[in-house]
Amino acid sequence: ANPKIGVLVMSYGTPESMDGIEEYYTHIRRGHAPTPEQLAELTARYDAVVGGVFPLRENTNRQAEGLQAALDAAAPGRYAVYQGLKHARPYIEDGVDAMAADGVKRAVGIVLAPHFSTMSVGSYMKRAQEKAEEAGIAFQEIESYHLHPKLIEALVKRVKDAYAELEQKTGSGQQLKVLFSAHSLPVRIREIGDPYEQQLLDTSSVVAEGAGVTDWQFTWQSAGRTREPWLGPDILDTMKEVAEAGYKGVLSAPIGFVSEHLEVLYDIDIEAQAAAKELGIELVRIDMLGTDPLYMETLADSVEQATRTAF
Ligand code: FEC
Repeated sequence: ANPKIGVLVMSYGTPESMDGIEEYYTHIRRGHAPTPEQLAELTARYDAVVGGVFPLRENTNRQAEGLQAALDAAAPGRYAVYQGLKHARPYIEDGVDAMAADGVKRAVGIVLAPHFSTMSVGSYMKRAQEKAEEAGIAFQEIESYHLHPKLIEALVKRVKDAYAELEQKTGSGQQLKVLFSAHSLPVRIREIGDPYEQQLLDTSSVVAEGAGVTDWQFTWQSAGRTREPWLGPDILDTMKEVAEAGYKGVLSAPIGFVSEHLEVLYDIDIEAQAAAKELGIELVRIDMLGTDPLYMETLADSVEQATRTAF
């Protein structure tokens, strides 16, 4: 057996090329192919931001490498990092297979998203846990790390920096609003007592306090276009209200995400930015965490803590 502890780093996944969008979208829709209109609409969004390069793949690769380096620094030779993606190759199951092929017997799973929902992190973990059981690997889940002090420190710095930039753009003395946001989910998550909303509010209030921001609000983004109701208000509606109330600028802090990808580069940088222009207000977005050493240490600390608890 391999004495190393496997670390399955999981992320949403993105198509490998423009040709792969249909397969990816079908996977997201649990095997139901999108209509030609839906496919064209998603392809247009990717076209607008990526031009053939899908940044989430590169970003996830770099974060996985960064975590391996942070773990090697903390505990040399103890951990081996593997990747598993939710909706693209290498799938979560492929990551577990790779660990099994290397003889790994104990593993920890962590998702590149700080907040827990049964519909997000919970579904990644369910797939990983099932596959690990099949492969005879003892698997420990990390549910969330949304209040880790190093994560908070990294976000506080980003909010402070972006706030200063926004002040410069609007001129001093203007009313400015900080809008924390995350991916919306269907309203039915409330019926099962899902912690997602509360965790997001907790991160927002701790970061706002650390950055000395009092005028802030939490709002949702990127809701699906299905018939069932999704959590709101949506950031575009919130921006409209804020502008009507006399604010001259908004600071977008998409704290539910950890790197630049479609939901940030399109939904915030293109769509929300265009809305801001129309409303006559400034919009500045915080830098995403990417491979910020504080984020890599957040992940590494969480892995070490899970290891101590489980093995
Ligand atoms: O850059 C990229 O290529 C991928 C960007 C991307 C990220 C992401 C994160 C989350 N999602 C979450 C929930 C849902 C639910 C549905 C859903 C649908 C999509 C579609 C695309 C997409 N998501 Fe996503 N998501 C990303 C991309 N997501 C594309 C399909 C088209 C569309 O609706 O816009 C609805 C599924 C259904 O129809 O049944 C629900 C959550 C996250 C944040 C946590 C995480 O990263 O896992 C929650 C990045």
